[in-house]
Amino acid sequence: DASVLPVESTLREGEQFANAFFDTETKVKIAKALDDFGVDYIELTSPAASEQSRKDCETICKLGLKAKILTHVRCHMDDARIAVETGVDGVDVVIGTSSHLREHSHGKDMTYIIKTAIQVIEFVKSKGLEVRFSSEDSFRSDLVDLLSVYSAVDKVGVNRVGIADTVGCASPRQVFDLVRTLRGVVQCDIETHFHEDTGCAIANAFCALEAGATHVDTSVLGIGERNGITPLGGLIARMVVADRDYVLSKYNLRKLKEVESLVADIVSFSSCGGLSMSWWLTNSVQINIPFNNPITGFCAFTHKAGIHAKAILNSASSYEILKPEDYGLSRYVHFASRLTGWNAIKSRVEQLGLSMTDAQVKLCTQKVKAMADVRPLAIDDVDSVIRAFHLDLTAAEE
Ligand code: HCA
Ligand code: CU
Repeated sequence: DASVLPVESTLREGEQFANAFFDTETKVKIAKALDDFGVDYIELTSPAASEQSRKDCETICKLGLKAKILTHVRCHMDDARIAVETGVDGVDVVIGTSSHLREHSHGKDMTYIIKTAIQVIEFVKSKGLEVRFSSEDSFRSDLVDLLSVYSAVDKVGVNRVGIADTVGCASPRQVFDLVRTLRGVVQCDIETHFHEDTGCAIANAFCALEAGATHVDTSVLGIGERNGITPLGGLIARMVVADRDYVLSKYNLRKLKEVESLVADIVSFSSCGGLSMSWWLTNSVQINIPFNNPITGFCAFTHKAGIHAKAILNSASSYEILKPEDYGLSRYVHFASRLTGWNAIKSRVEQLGLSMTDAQVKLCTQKVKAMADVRPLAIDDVDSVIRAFHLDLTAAEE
């Protein structure tokens, strides 16, 4: 179902990315870009994390964005009290429920967790705000424990319960099963959160939706703790295939590349803020849009093999499930290689404004391929071969 609502967490989970340092101005820029893109929810770092985090939360709430602003806090009254004063539309509450986290993180038992969760939820609701309750490390938690917390919080009117694959261990089938089971237990919406440790973050999000989840946490380029979470752009690509018209009407897809480039630039250079030049030289990392990123990777709409080029020149849908023009991007037919075919070369001949018969293009293609067998070719190299071949033809005619 493509009507999924991304809870955009670049300004919360994304701030947990190793290379992220977001000052106020940067956070405002990111929040505005996400709002322009059309996300419904923007999640911010806990105001209890630091004084500046609290102020930034207030600043973003005052921007008057269309998106609802959420903040993310531990399941504790102290945090909840700070959160409701910031001006947010909702509070996302989280507590670890696996034995790993109960024993090594907060040391609380299930009775305490349920009692505190209910107290926090009732408090946030009494302020007229939305509230979500999530269990951290859900996939390594006891199923009976999980379902009893979720059904308890559902009964007190929580807006959403959340499942989190905190360590990235879940497989799509496990996700489907857990969400399906939970769907039968609670009435409220179901939010999901997937880490990318084993490369399943988009697939898991999609399986969750198929099983009845309503919300998916994302971040731009997937930035987050360790190697991050479900990327916004990748989830969008997945959703476009499921329901293109809906996704096109809901999101400003032509802004996707801009949002991704903005965040890539910010996390590339942010680490120099206030630090010495020598620290910066050894620790700074250039972050780029990944080469194989869905939609925005540099070769996401490049077609190379002769067979592919021929079909794509006839009809784009032959080898493209997404349309580059939906994102303000363009298709590229690669022709400077030994794998090229005469249809690709013919198209290049036409782009160069030259005229040749098909038989001549085929001969010219043989020359290109022969040269490409010897060394890698640039576009200019191929253009020179084509121009020289064309010149010979005209000379022969005269
Ligand atoms: C973390 C917390 C969290 C929270 C997810 C959620 C996770 O460990 O940093 O609120 O649903 O991955 O469990 O990001
Ligand atoms: Cu997380």
